[in-house]
Amino acid sequence: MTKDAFNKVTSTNPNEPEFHQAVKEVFDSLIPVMEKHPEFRAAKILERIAEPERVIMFSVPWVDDRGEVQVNKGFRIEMNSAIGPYKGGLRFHPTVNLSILKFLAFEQIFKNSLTTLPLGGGKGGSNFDPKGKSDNEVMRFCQAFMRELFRHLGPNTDVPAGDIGVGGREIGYLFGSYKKLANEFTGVLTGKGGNWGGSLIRPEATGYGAVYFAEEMLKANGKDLKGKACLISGSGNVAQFAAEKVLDLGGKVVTFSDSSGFIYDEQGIDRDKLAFVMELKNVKRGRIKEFADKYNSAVYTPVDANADHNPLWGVKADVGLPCATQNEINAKDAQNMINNGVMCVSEGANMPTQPAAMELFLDKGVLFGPGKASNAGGVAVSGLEMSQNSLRLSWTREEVDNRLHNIMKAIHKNSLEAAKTYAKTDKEVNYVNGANIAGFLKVANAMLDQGVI
Ligand code: NDP
Ligand code: 2IT
Repeated sequence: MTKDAFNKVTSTNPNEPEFHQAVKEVFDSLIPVMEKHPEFRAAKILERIAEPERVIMFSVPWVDDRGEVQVNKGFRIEMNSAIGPYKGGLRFHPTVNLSILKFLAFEQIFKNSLTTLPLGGGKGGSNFDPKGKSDNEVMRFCQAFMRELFRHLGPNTDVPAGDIGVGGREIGYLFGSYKKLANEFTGVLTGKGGNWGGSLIRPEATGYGAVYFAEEMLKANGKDLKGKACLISGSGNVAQFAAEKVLDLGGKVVTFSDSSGFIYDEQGIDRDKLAFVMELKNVKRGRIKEFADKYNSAVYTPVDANADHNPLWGVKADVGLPCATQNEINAKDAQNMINNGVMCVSEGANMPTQPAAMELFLDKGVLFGPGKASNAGGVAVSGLEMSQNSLRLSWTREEVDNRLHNIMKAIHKNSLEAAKTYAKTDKEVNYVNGANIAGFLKVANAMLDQGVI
């Protein structure tokens, strides 16, 4: 019966491969749930949960530094509001399209449910490329984007945040613009600056959370991160703070990447080298290659996007933390990782592992944390930022970090328990099924309670 619902998704949303991929994984996990719950079938919960409640598409015209008119596409997918206001990031990247944002918004429904906080699912963004743009161009673009989006937002309606290409700088411009247009100072975006309503630990939260989740998976199997070599892809927000937490917990970080290539530092990326990466990426907005120019312990390898594997995933290591983008690990990469000793993968990015690669990890007993569970720390602290805004109070670093850590432990525990409850075989007890089922049940029950609306 999940098959019929999936066929409807593919036939009514043609040419959206990433969206189909995300829906298929969730629906496959839900087979035993739908068997046990005829009330979900009668209420057409699957059909409804895969249909965005609202899709907003708009043009974003703006003027570049040379005085030339530019136009980009703007989107916001308001996917599901059964358990709270729409919540999810904005992505600015040239590859952004409806399929990618719908997959992200769909994942966000279950991720946000797993956080234990009252957050619905949403996602948005633009095919604008911030790379190579001046600060003024980024500001003018953000203002043009918000000129349309602001009317759809509100602290109890829809609360965006960052994602690829949207960090502290962009959130600042977007917030300033919202405040001016709506004539109100509210918590309508998260990831705000610390002295104007932001939460401590929000920049760190996704990366820290992905490592806390890895630690929980290892702990459940009598292991820990001490002395473990970790492969990290990406070198943006999530990658940087995943690295920081690996160092805190006694692990060793050996790689970082960007879309041009990756660096491998056999001696390990210590705190000084990490500070260099943060300055390089967040302030100078440079390329990861410059790491190898600075440190001769590191080797830089350019990456060919059309190659059949990415050599980063062939580096000998114990733990994999993909923190760049969707579908970055294919089956060949997964096999290389397994051959080279990787026994735990915690996804910092959204859907970085292709379906065939995921099958391999699960088959070979690699501890595998799917993004909707393992990277939920970011949106969880966004939820805590909303709480602090409502209270007009701010909590200390320790308080927020403690709550984040407890939320990641709860996601781990709830996912494992849900998997065990519905599994028919030992193989079905994994975090993919568990996260999908636990995330789904809360939203599905809320949809039932609220009627057909
Ligand atoms: P950033 O923009 O800070 O960094 C993205 C990094 O990934 C950069 O190093 C970038 O390299 C690389 N990257 C992006 N696209 C590609 C691509 N097509 N091929 C290869 N490398 C690529 O983004 P974040 O760190 O915030 O996001 C990383 C991932 O984490 C995304 O999947 C995002 O959805 C997910 N995520 C983010 C959260 C957050 O709070 N920020 C929360 C939960 C998940 P380059 O500079 O060359 O583009
Ligand atoms: O994918 C994600 O969870 C995010 N980009 C963060 C969303 C949020 O609202 O903090």
